[in-house]
Amino acid sequence: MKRAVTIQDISCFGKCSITVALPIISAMGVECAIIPTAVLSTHTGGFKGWTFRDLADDIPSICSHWMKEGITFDGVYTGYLGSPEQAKMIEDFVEEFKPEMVFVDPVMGDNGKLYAGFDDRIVTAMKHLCSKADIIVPNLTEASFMLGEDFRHPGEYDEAYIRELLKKLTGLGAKIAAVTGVRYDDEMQGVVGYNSETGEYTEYFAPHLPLSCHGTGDVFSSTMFAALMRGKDLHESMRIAADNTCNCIKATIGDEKHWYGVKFEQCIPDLIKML
Ligand code: PXL
Repeated sequence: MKRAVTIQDISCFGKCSITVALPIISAMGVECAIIPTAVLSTHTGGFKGWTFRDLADDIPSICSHWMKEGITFDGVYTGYLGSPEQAKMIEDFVEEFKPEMVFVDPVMGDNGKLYAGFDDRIVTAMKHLCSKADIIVPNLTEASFMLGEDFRHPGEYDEAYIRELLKKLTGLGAKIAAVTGVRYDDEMQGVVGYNSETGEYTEYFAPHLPLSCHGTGDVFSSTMFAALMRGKDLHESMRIAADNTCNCIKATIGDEKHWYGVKFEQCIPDLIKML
């Protein structure tokens, strides 16, 4: 069994980051350790008055203990950081542990805006972290911020724009970039990937669903990361991740009390069958 570590926050309630990554990655047959970047009472979107504790001080000590124990990792998947300074700590982790796959989801915003509490410094830090990755999976907002481009809404871009964006994203240093939340029309939504070594593009689109939920980016990235760890290729991993995310959204539609993260738990049996 492959062994991975995911580095992102614990949002105690809300179903995002570690509380979805750990169950999904484990269910997909990959051993998963964690390094929590921060502890929050909830995710920052949709709630007011959340608590926040930065765990930056613990990251280097966790790493040096693991180093002493001789623990190794096949892959690392990073998400939401507690502060821009943590990017450097993760870069040091990658340098020391040398995992085969470094998968970076530069979680920092959506719908053209940075998440609460973030400013330009997180953009610079994530850009630098992306230069150390093998695969990066920004959404269109994160891609625009990292490339210093104006955010474009659905309908304001075409395939040529996305292809150019992907080339620029791999220009940050990762071999592969996949951009999520791509919508050329009202009907479909998808993910487009680019391998800068082969020059190949690959895409997967599914019908656009009429519900925007918190934590879906984390469901997508956790699934894609675990699929890659299980040996699936880029296209297959994107497809499994997109289908699982759509299933989770469909399972949540219609339950107005469940306005926070998605009901990913009931989709796990079907997810396992996709492997
Ligand atoms: O789902 C991304 C995410 C992760 N962690 C925290 C968040 C968000 C998005 O809002 O607030 C704390």
